[in-house]
Amino acid sequence: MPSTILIIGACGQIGSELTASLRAKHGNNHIIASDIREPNDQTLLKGPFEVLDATNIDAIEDVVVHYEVGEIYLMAAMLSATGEKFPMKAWNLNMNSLFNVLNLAKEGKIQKVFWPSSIAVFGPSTPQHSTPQTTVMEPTTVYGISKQTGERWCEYYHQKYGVDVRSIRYPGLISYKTLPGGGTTDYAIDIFHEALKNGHYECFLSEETELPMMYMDDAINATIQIMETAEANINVRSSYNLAAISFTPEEIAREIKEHLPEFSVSYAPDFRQAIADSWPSSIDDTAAQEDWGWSSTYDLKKMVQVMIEGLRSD
Ligand code: AKB
Repeated sequence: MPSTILIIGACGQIGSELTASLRAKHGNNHIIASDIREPNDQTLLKGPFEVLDATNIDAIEDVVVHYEVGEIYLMAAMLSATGEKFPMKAWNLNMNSLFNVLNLAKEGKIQKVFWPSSIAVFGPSTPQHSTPQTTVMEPTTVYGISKQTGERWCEYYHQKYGVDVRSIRYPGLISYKTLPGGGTTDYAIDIFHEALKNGHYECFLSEETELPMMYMDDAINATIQIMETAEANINVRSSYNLAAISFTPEEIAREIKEHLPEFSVSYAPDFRQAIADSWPSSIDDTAAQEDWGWSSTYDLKKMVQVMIEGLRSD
């Protein structure tokens, strides 16, 4: 049983499902959920919940001391599409929150940190297919630059100060339980909502844009798995590549049509197309497989079926 866990950004797309999974595993009172505002989702109130600004180190430290927190999962971030609209806000939130948590760990006030990175660390000069763990990284979005910089700081804090920080480069994450917020891969969730509501979806990416994606359950399992792995097996202290499924809007639409034959899609690429074009189409995650036994369990078919069944029963 780990020490008490604090999740910062618990109301977000990943944070809310991570909170539910960790509470199911360790008990409600063992997992402290927090976010910048009160939750709309009442299930987050099944255990302790704190309103907490991730950029305020004193406020984080108060919660750490009050609940005797040993581990922090820092899930608060501004994603790629919103980050392009508010560059300085994205930079300040994404970087200051990370420094706050790394500094608490450096001072020995917490023992372990999870911090999410993203496929956005890669850029147009990165090999696009089966992108290796270590490769050229010249991101072109504010979000990607903040994640790449964050990775360098994570490795630095580990090497210089012995901070036990662990990280994953998430692909686009798909779930029927939570809505995404401000990402470029969000189309892969929007498409299901619109297919069921209106029978038509206008996609903001072109039909042949292939991106790495993952069903949320796989992402949550990977997150918990990397945090439970023995310290000696974590060889990558920047962030691990993680892969599951790669598909285009046309391919996911075809699979949805298997369930909803009347469904149609049109394409109207906007500013997010350039972001998607700068990212890999598939990822090599051999290091995660070898170091901590990662493997995905959802392919496109299974993911589409679970999404449609889940949204229908909501
Ligand atoms: C986004 O689209 O910005 C995110 C990501 C890939 O990190 N889903």
